[in-house]
Amino acid sequence: MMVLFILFFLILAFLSFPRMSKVKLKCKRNYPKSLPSLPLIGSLLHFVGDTKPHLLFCRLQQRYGSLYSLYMGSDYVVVVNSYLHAKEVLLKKGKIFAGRPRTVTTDLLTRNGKDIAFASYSPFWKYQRKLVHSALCMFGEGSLALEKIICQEASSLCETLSAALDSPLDMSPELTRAVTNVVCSLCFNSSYQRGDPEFEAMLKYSQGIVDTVAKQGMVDIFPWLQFFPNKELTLLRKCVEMRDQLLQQKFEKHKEEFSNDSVSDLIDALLRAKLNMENNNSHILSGQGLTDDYLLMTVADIFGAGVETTTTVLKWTVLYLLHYPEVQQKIQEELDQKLGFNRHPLLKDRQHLPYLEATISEVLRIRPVSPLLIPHEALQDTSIGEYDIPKGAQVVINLWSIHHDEKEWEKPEEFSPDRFLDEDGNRIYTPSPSYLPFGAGVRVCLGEALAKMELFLFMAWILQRFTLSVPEGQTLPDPEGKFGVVLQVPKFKVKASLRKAWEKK
Ligand code: STR
Repeated sequence: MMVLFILFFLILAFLSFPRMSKVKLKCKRNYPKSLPSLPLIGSLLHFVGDTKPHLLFCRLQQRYGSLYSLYMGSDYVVVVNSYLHAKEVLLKKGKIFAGRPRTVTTDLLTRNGKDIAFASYSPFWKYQRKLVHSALCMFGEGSLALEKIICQEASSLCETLSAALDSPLDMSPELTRAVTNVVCSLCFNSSYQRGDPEFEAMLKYSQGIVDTVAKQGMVDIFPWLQFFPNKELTLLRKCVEMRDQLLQQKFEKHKEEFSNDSVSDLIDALLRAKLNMENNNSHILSGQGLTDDYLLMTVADIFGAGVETTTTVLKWTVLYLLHYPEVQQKIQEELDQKLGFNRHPLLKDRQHLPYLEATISEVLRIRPVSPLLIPHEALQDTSIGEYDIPKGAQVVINLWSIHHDEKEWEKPEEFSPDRFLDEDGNRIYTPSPSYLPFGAGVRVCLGEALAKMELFLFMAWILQRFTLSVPEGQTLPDPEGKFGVVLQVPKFKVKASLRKAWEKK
């Protein structure tokens, strides 16, 4: 038994060793203070117990200051908890820190980094991102078509709520379908009806991916674990396969029907870019073509990000409205005054509904979708503040700490939309530079404008007609959240009641 144990340890040491040498710390440098660490496992003993990483990293500031380092297995990780350092990483030295560490789960999800979110920085990546950015601008932001699509989905969502009036309803799949259909229109020019089996399959595989990918799990820390039976990895493989099948099918259909003169969605736009690139023999990208793999992974990213993030924020918003009925009532009063009941909400109402906007901003502060963002990697030896940072270091921005920093936010634990309003309550403003719900710099969220449009319209439509409350006999949902690639909302049911004023309509 003992021999086996020693053998196992030796193999483990052997397999970890090449990675250990990835980051070389040099003498006489001023590196950030480090948590104690052991060979092979690094600082993982700190992670024993079920404290969520963002909360643990926030708490560790008391002992190690706002910038410290640790070892995840043999990976050298620097944790940033203050906005000044975060801005240095994301904005001032954005390009230097624009790398991404490769992990087993994200490699599996993205065919070894052929997407945008998890791929490291390169000239090709920049081009790929620019392409998506212009496609999103073309179909989305500022265009009336998108507003129409969102309103159509909001209307269908309201119909579903009407059908389940006064009885407990899990809004999660309904919100997901509404958001999915907006992204579907954008990417594929299609949408799902209620109960569509393809949509049900999508719900299932998305959940599987969110449950397993990029959540600082063991297999990402000790990559050799992938060669042993691993339940989570099996689930991820299955879900990725389901996703790929579904996307491949849509992709093939678009390829068959493609015409340069009618580009009506994101896939068409990407296909056109690919053709143009092939015709121009573009050489900036030195031999690397926009292969089907890249196109597919790009669409998968936009689709996954578009659905999971916005749905999560909508669910957090509903959860907070249940906890703070007075906030819900204030939004409704504002809606009644500025909009009335004779027409539905439109994007042009955004500027006239500051309290609703402030509520959405506050939800994004108190429960950031991505509390640790996605880890960055230093592409060369550099520094943060007075500290040296070696090439290859992973840099984790703890957005949770930044959004709950007492020096920046008065009573940060309190949910208070008013903090985003001026004294008269008429204008929305950002009270602290320490507010980065969409990240910043070269890797800033591509979907910020789209997300804000959706959040505003969906919430305005729902609250114009309904009051949401906890069903009788049920308790308020727990606001803590489950850590993962997004901060997940617990399952809960809601009672939607038709508002008096709407009944009279
Ligand atoms: C959700 C599940 C899925 O099917 C596909 C993806 C890929 C893109 C991911 C997304 C995920 C989760 C949220 C991410 C997004 C890219 C940007 C976004 C991580 C895993 C955030 O940074 C919040």
